[in-house]
Amino acid sequence: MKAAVLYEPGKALRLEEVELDPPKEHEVRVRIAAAGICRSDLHFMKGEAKITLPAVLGHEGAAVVEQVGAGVTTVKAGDHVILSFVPNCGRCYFCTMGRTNLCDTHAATGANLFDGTTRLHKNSQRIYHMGKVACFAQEAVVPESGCIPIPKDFPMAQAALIGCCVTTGVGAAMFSAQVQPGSAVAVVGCGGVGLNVIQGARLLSASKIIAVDINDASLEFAMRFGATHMVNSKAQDPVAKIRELTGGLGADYTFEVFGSAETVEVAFNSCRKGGTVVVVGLAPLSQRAAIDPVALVRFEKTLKGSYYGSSRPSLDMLRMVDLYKGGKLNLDDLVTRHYKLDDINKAYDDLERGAPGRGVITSF
Ligand code: COD
Ligand code: ZN
Repeated sequence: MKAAVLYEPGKALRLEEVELDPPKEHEVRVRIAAAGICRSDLHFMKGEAKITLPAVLGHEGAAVVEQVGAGVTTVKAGDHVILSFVPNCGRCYFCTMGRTNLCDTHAATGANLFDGTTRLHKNSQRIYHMGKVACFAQEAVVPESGCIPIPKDFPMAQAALIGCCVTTGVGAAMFSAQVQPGSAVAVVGCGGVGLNVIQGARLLSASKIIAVDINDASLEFAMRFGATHMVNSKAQDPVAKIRELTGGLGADYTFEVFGSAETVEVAFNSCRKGGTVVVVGLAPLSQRAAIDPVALVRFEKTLKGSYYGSSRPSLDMLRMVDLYKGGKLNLDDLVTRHYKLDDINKAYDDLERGAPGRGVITSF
């Protein structure tokens, strides 16, 4: 089957034929229907984050079940599923305490499947599976716990987005920050994930939602998802502007949704006393943010990380499905570009150029 393989950071993804072995126990073979173009994959392509190579990237996907391995009971051939990039073992400390997005067994096995091997290979060379999803391909073998069944009439491109940017973004507002009605929110970085922090904050009845980005088109686009104010941080000092817009106080909640030391600092410094700073982006491995420890203490700020929106993916993705069906989440306008798998490198060029909204591969 055809897949987009990353062999070396800094090089384009190579589209080639690879082999995919049948699913083992508690694994499922799926045909990919939609795969989202998320910045996290780009971090691996640029070498800003580490993954064992060669690897098939892609962690935001929706698919149709083709074949199930031994012992699989929760899905069957023909089912439509959202793929989770943190499938969970159900037995480790974090799964037992209900924090399934932090599953230790998933972290320990990384871009292998749970048994520590890959189903992907090219002749004798192993190929790794990003997030145990690897959906920049025609097909994938994924853990059963990474398959979240959805109704067959649910649109697949929108379903794919629930696999990452929706759950990560809406979850950051809903579960990590628990935004209170009437509060002031600032979102630094308004791409696919940031737009969902914005619409999550709108859903939770924030009264002021300040979108911060370096790209005017992304800011304009953010207004359609609930932003009430725009700040171009290339043209204005974002910290001063957020303070001005919040009566000198700073925002109740600030979200960093790009992934850099600089944007973490903007989020920290524009949060009010007693407020909450939520960091969603992964900064390049070499960077360190300058956080003033005195401000942290004297201003009683809460600084927290948010991974997969602090969600329990298999439970909370179904809430996103229902919120969309109830007209409370706008996923239709999020999808701004459709691509063929063959054009994946162009899709990432468009992301880097700052095209607003989300690109989705819908032809394989
Ligand atoms: N200040 C403000 N905005 C900026 C700046 C800046 N200095 N630089 C760039 N931006 C804007 C861009 O113009 C763009 O609009 C936006 O930031 C980024 O949007 P996208 O669409 O390119 O990126 P997303 O939304 O797909 O991804 C953002 C993440 C923060 C999720 C990603 O970069 C990341 O760090 N992922 C790792 C963390 C994680 O949880 N990964 C799991 C799967 S996502
Ligand atoms: Zn993602």
